[in-house]
Amino acid sequence: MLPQRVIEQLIDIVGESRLLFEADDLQRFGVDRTTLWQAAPCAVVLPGTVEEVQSIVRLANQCNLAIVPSGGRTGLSGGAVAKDGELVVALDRINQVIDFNPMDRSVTVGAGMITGHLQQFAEEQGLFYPVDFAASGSSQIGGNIATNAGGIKVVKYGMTRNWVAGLKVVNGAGDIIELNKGLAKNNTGYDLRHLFIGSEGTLGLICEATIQLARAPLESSVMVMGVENFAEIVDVLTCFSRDLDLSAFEFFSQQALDKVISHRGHTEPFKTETAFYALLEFEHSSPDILDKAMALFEHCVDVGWVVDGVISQSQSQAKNLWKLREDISGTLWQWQPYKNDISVRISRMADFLEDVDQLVMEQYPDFEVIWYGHIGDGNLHLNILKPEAFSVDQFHSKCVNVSEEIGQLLAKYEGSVSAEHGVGLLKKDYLHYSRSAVEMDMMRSIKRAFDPNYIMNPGKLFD
Ligand code: 2HG
Ligand code: ZN
Repeated sequence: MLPQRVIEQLIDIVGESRLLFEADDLQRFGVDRTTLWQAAPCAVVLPGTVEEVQSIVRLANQCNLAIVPSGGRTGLSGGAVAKDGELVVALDRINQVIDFNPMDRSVTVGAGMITGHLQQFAEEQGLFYPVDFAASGSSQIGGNIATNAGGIKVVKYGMTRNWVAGLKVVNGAGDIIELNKGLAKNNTGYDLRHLFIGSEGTLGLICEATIQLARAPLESSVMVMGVENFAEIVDVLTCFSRDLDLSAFEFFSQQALDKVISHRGHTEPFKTETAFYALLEFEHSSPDILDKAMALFEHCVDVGWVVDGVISQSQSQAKNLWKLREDISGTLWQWQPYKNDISVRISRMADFLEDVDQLVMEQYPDFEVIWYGHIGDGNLHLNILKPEAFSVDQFHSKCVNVSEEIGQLLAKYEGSVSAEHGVGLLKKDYLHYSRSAVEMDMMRSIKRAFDPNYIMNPGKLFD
């Protein structure tokens, strides 16, 4: 419960209608897409300016009130969960285009702008915002930056980090700081902008962002190939990426495809069923690109890696092939999946895949396990589906054991326990498999420097 005098001060800052206490609002703003924690914020506040955000943070410091920053809450690691009476600060109202500069090819937007709206704005200017994923219709750019979101085009365009030219933030101490000011070159010491990218709300609130836009992409083709053997997908990737500038290289299993087809009504890419499918995309950067792609495909068939395949003949067919991959995550929600989001370097992928596969077969002989992911980035999404007979707690505690073992494997392969979804509450116990004790200490010192009273998203990333 917020003391009455704090409620009054918050109302002075944002106005009465921007401070929410209704149970529905607390529920809606208090969780992300994870289902393991119950929403229990003390209130939700919706500031409309950076100065209002600053006043809220200053007030929170005075009365020792924890803040959970909130974007589109499409996260999968509990990073935006307010379960302990925190104040949710939602950036929804700070969502305007603040400045567009065609000469710099950059746009400054409020952090609450929906990612899809930024993509659309870029398109209207004949440009391109290349970070894309299934949740882009509801995620917000501030949340994308706070989690350094990845998605389906990372092979060619990189993560969100690559596109952030400047940030306006309010740190945990309540200072407004402008970081990098949209500059392409700026060698003036530590680049604090990059500390905020991926900080998961633990250093402060991202309020505005200057985003570098890319040139509009060329027309592209999508190819889906059936592969019988997990490790051979990496051979196919190596073969294609050596000769083609790929804009995506994804994979999914037959089980994933079955579920998407039966629950979303999509059509299979071709009649032959294989254990796995690779989906790749390339832009038409030269007149002979299609011939080159076909030659690579034939080579992959000749050496026995690929069993069957299809290449899109139109943009609508390309879109439909993408749906087979993009709709997997949404389709799986009904089984309350336990999610792993792990990565290793491409060169270690094949051995790592074999080890994880063996571990999963031993540990989950009775569980349904669904594999898919951005294999072109070395990033695997391993979803374990909850059997009906298991309670959520039983299921979770079994999965936690396997996460420990996967963590040990990742340490051996020098991989990451979170490739793109972030750590949040879900993975903080495994962070030590990817980060050394010295690094953890340094991260804590950095947090202290930005957030001396430990009010910003406490308990996320680490304790
Ligand atoms: C994807 O690649 C998303 O589809 C979600 O990152 C992955 O739900 C997941 O495990
Ligand atoms: Zn993903």
